[in-house]
Amino acid sequence: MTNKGSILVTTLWIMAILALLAMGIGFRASLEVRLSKYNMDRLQARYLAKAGIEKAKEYLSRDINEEYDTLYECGISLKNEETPEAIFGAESNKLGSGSFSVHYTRKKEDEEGEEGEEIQYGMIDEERKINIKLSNLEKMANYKEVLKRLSSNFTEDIINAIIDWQDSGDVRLSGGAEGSDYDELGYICKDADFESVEELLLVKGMPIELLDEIKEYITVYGDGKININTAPREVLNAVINDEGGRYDGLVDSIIGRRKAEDDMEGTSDDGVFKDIGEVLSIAKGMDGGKPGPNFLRLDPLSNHFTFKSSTFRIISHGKVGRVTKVITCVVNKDAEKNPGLEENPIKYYHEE
Ligand SMILES: [Ca+2]
Ligand SMILES: [Ca+2]
Repeated sequence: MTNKGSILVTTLWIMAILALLAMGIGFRASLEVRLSKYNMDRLQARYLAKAGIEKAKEYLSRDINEEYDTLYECGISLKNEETPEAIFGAESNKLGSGSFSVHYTRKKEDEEGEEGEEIQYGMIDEERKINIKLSNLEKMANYKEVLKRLSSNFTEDIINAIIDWQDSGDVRLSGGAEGSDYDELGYICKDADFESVEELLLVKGMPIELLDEIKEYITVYGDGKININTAPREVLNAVINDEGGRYDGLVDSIIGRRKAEDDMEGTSDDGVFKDIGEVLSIAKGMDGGKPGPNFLRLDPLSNHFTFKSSTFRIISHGKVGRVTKVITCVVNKDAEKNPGLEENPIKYYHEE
């Protein structure tokens, strides 16, 4: 009797342990299934994002418009019925169980001055920004004033340190930093042009908050000329306006002409500047038809502007289920079009 009882108890114990084991294995297996599904989705999303980059490069290399680039038609030539969303939106780019989309978010500008963001399909040019390489900055006669207008946190000292970092000389500008000033930081002063925007943080005294504030408006790509068709208000204001804001109206008029009928940027009706004469005639119009203050302000700045861009940022989003992979790539279109130039068309590549 005692024997039978203990056998029963032992059997029950073994069964309980086996049941627990089975549950454990089952839980692990389902976890692994979910994990590998996630990894597969991630891999697919990554390749979808890559497909978006390739599609964008293909469109850039087929651009036939040699005259201008706008926010709406940025780096590409649209045929009659085409829209950037129809080419680059997720709806048109479904592949397998996922999709890709090439777009970016832009600060929205509306009359009430309300802050917001909107999605713009397609690429974004780098020529819309101020080029902070010293060799390009120096092409602007009053570049220190331009930087100060970009942010009130740009002090004379920081600007001088940025110049010292890039100029070949070892003479310290007032409030700047050269050679031995970098000893305590453990690296040497570069004495050459910036190669990335983030490099600003290596400059002694440069606050990270300032970089966050201005990074949308500065670049190291392109030849330093600013595309007046795509430049954001902040950049136009920095280049054209003065301390007292006397040329607010001029900046408004340029943007107003770009917005056109629907009063919105980046839409199909957008106005286009094809040469500096068209911009100067707006200034002249404001001056009452003859060269006045607006014209005289803008005319000497003429060679700071361009109407066509050559470097484009492609931000491609690959999506499978709830997984999104983003790849950002900066491409030089001219190098992409002419392999004979022997210049690497890819200027920047980053997978998140
Ligand atoms: Ca130097
Ligand atoms: Ca418009």
